[in-house]
Amino acid sequence: MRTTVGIIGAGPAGLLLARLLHNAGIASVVLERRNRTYVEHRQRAGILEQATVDALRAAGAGERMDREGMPHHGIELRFGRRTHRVDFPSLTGARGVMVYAQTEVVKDLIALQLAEGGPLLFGTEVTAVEGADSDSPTIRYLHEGREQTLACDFVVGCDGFHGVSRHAVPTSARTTYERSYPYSWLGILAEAAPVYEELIYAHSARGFALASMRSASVSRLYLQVPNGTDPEEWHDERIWDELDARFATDTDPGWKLERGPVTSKAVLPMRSRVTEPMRHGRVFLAGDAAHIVPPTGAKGLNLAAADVIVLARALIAWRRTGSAELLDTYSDTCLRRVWRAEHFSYFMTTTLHADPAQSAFETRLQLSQLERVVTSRHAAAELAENYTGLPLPH
Ligand code: FAS
Ligand code: PHB
Repeated sequence: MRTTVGIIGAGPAGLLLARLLHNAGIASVVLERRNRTYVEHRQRAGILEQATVDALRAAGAGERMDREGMPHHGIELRFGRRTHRVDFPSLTGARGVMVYAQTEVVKDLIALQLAEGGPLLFGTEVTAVEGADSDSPTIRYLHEGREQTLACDFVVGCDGFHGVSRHAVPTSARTTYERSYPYSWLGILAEAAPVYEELIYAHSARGFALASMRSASVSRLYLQVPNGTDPEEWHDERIWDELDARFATDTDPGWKLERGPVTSKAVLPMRSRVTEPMRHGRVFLAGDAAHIVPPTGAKGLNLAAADVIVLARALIAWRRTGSAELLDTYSDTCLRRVWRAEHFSYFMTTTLHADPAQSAFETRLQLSQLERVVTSRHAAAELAENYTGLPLPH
């Protein structure tokens, strides 16, 4: 089989790229190792930046998002048993975010790809990417028990943190920067109505907590837990009691979460990692295949979208003009935004979480930083601009 762009992975990066290329008349094939149900129900991100929302709408993939998504114009920070709102429009010039789960974005893009796009092969494990330095790189993959190959003009690795495409960049040409955090998140989905209008990020002596949502009847909540925590150690009542303890404030002593059955529970490690460069020859890396961030800043999915928006523009320019200029600047263009998001995610994570080894002095520094954010327009604007997402490169 042969195509113009071979895409490895049907997560948000691979699916959005396929959609953008299809709309420009560029053929692609998407190879995904999992089945459709698994991909569509894998619990991950919940927040879309303005640039991601705009890209989905422009790609013709925003109709259900606009019907079911929840526009948000701020977040709450809770620390020192007090609560503070950070307003986005007044600090960023009318930018906000959209609460619309990654599972729903993926469902919408899969439906479009199957209805209108090129081949999307589920249950297809890519085993290798060869010929990155040639004009026709090849993807080797297993499909229906047989090894097959896909010859391409370009290959794009959208295969996530555990993918294989990264290895198409020779170790001699590849640099990996990484940091692990001394804590994880216990994430739950619950059939319980969010009693809060906007997301709440809480710093407490007991550890970090985050209250998010998926709809008016489904809450998405996170608790900082030690690395290696077994989610089965946390029965429902223990989760709700701990969440209430971490969100407790003196400004509203009776404030409690609405409780309900926990329908999914998982522990997520907190890691940062960047692979440079995000390109070798005719193989490009996008999304988690190239970089991951701790989810505290809600950047992962949005970085993946930004990468493929930039890459699609470059591939379209190459197809229409033969110019490789945007392809040649892809990695540097994306890495500027990636490192900004890495820093913001690091800032949100280290400011809001209780490192088991941190001193009382460091806890006071965290509280001082949070106080600065809620008392200085400049500090609040810095958080709001990063959270709602910096404008995409032109
Ligand atoms: P993805 O990992 O989504 O997709 C990669 C795809 O490639 C997968 O479908 C995989 O099956 C496939 N694949 C891998 N190897 C393959 C192979 N060899 N052959 C074929 N296919 C292959 N971000 C947030 O902003 N907020 C959150 O709350 C949040 N929670 C997260 C929880 C978890 C458990 C994880 C792992 C990540 C979370 N993230 C969160 C980050 C997440 O949203 C990612 O940033 C986002 O999924 C990145 O999208 P992709 O780059 O498309 O990678
Ligand atoms: C989510 O809704 O899953 C979510 C929201 C904000 C974050 C992380 C996760 O920072």
